[in-house]
Amino acid sequence: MHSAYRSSYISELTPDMDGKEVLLGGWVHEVRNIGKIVFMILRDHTGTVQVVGKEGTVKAEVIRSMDLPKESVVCVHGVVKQSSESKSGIEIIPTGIENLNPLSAQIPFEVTGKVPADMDVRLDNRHIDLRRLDTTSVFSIQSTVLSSFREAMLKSGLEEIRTPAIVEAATEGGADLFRVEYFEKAAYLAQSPQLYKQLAVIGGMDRVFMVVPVFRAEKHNTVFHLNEITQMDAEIGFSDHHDAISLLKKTIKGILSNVAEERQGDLKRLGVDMGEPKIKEITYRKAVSALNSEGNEIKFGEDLSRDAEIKLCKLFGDLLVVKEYPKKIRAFYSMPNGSDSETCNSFDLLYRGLEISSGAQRIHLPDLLVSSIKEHGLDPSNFDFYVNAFRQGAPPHAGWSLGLERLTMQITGMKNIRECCLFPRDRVRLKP
Ligand code: AMO
Repeated sequence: MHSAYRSSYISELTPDMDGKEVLLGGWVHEVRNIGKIVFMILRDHTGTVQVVGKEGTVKAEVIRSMDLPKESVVCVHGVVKQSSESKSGIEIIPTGIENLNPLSAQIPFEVTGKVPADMDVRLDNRHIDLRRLDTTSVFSIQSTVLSSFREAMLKSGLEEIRTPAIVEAATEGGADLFRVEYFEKAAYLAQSPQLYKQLAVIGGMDRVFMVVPVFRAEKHNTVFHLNEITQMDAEIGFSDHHDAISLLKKTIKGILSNVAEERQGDLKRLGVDMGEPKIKEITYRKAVSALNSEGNEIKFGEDLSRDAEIKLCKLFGDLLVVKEYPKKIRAFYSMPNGSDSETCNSFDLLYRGLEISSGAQRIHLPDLLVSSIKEHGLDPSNFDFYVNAFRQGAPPHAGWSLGLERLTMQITGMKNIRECCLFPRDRVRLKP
């Protein structure tokens, strides 16, 4: 990638460039001075390369300028040389080293990974943590997840919309909201774009998607929860939950196959095997009976625990849609199931034992919606504008939301969701 300070990325250097002059921009990963030769490992976000300053081959002043502290940011002018001794088959013979910004503060931990650093120290210094190639790989994969999501949505005929982050009422239940002062009124940070994506669809846009930050004031501090996340949402008109599930399956397959194809280097670095994305679909009732026949004691009406989700993926496969949950454990807007009065047309997608998406066919009938709002302990007067919209020609519709950080976590095999959010917000972390 050519720019004022570089002619190529390190990963673009190949043995057949032998003799070619290059300009590389990056950080000093390590320096070894063994008398007549100085080895500098130069790193950019694509990899590392060895720069070899040998007396007699390289000018003495260039060799002297290689003796820099780790993490100095430099431009290396040099010539590519084939080398059977290095893994990449090349090394760089330097003709000049430019220290772009001499270090004037200490680097808080070893970027090479030789000394493990505490997660909090890494997150406190995320800009340094990003210099670890493993960390970069997680976010490169996340970037492909985002672009593949958009690609899948556009291919399926959905249009991208923006929805507000400051809202008047809850959508996913009242307890988990961050309150903000909004001039003379109380307002909240949105827990989900739920109501707005529905309004766009029933307004006539028919098929919409969005990538939005959402805010959850959940107090639990776990390795699967954050207080600010990015949701990738879809909503489709004249559709039921089966249509929404088909779209979700197509979307997740598209995302996973793009990641497998485009991010081979990053997946290899993280030791991840993507496998074949096969998706199974079972009802909640079937999930409960399968779990119980394995010796668990789950009653109809209970939410599925983390343990249960892990067991279900072991029984049925890595990607599993569980559908038609009991009404009372799902959001108020979930359409009751016409053929099973205790359940609703809702679903979750589990990936490698973790819920990464949830969705439903929505209640589009206003009277049914008001009674569901009340049954869920919410105040219908807070939803006036929403309920009234359903009195004005709203078609049946359905949709879902995929959690970006959880999906990234399950793809990359990270054990803590904080690894998959560039600047995570959790119960205690607000900085950087
Ligand atoms: P839900 O609340 O299940 O559904 O959220 C959808 C997806 O977002 C992710 N997620 C989270 N990830 C990390 N930390 C959290 N605190 C957190 N909360 C949610 C999960 C989850 O599957 N409006 C509905 C969706 C819909 O019906 O369209 C909703 O928000 O991956």
